[in-house]
Amino acid sequence: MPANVTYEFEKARINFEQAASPEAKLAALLEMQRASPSHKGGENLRKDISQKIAAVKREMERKKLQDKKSGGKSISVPKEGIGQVVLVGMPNSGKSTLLKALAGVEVEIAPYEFTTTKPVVGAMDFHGAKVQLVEIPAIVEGSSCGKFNGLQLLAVIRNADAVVLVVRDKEKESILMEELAKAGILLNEKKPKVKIMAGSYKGISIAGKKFLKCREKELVQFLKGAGCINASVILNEPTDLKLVSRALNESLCYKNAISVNVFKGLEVKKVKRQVFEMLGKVLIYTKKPGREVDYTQPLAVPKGTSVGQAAKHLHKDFSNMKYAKLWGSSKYQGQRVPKEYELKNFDILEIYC
Ligand SMILES: Nc1nc2c(ncn2[C@@H]2O[C@H](COP(=O)(O)OP(=O)(O)OP(=O)(O)O)[C@@H](O)[C@H]2O)c(=O)[nH]1
Ligand SMILES: [Mg+2]
Repeated sequence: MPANVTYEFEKARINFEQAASPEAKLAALLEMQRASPSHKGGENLRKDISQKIAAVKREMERKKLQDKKSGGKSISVPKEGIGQVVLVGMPNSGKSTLLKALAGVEVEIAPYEFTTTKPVVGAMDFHGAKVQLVEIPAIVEGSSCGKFNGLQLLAVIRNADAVVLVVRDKEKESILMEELAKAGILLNEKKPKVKIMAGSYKGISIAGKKFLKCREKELVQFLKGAGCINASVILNEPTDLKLVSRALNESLCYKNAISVNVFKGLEVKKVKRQVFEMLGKVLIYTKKPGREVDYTQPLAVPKGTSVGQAAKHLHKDFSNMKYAKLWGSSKYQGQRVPKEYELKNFDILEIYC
């Protein structure tokens, strides 16, 4: 290791050399830029990294265009139900077993590897709502470099709403996580609340400087090195260069995920609940005055939705609703609640115009 660079820099450089995909290259280069020496002697090194960043970005753009042109090659699974959750695991890890247990799909389950060769879809019932489950063929060491259709499979994961990792042991779980990370898929990590927009004025402007966890000069130097010469940056949470580096990397995607080991005894009800929870939605049932509740087709709305917003979803006539009666989360059953009332899971709603 050269004497004038840090351990972090060297680690990022090794990651760059081993990176097989442009996404992984970009992540490593941004990390190298962040950890590069900030003194004058490091100028050439920083310049060299900047040029590499620009080249990788061009490569990514080219690849995007090529993928668009070649069309048919990609595997796509059209979304259905209230959310799409993909079952991901190494060969023979129990994915099909889980799909069968959760969605009742008659899928081939066998003791040999690669039994499942293309995506298999099922619908998991959760209190009347349907969550779409997709088992994809196994991820292996090297999927992120394209082994066994790896890139297409990873693209299915990127497009899904949430992920179930089907794992048999810790060692395999870490290989799996590594393949996903190399493909820019980050599990259970928060998307940085940093906005970096191409600025129309010359230079770099920063709003929310109180959140900055490094010197302003360092941030400006880092952004310039990463190719942002004119930019407007808005910080909304404590932010260091690591976070900025992530925010700059548009190829990263953030997914909710849970791990399930079917070999340790499967608690179907609990797993179903966990799968549903990942989607960040609540289920609402409706009833008409004097009628029974319709439990067959709940409305799934994002957490935080108000009675008024849900009403609009249900019917255009409800957009000028006056109030609603609510059973469930309210203090009294059948209580009158205003439009602004925030709905909770399993609430029952009766709307009055
Ligand atoms: N002992 C034991 N075996 C299980 C259990 N669950 C599944 N299996 C076996 O594990 C093997 C693999 O299960 P699958 O569900 O086909 O695994 P998969 O991940 O879909 O496999 P591929 O599609 O080939 O990647 C099969 O032989 C199952 O019978 C369990 O709880 N205990
Ligand atoms: Mg299978």
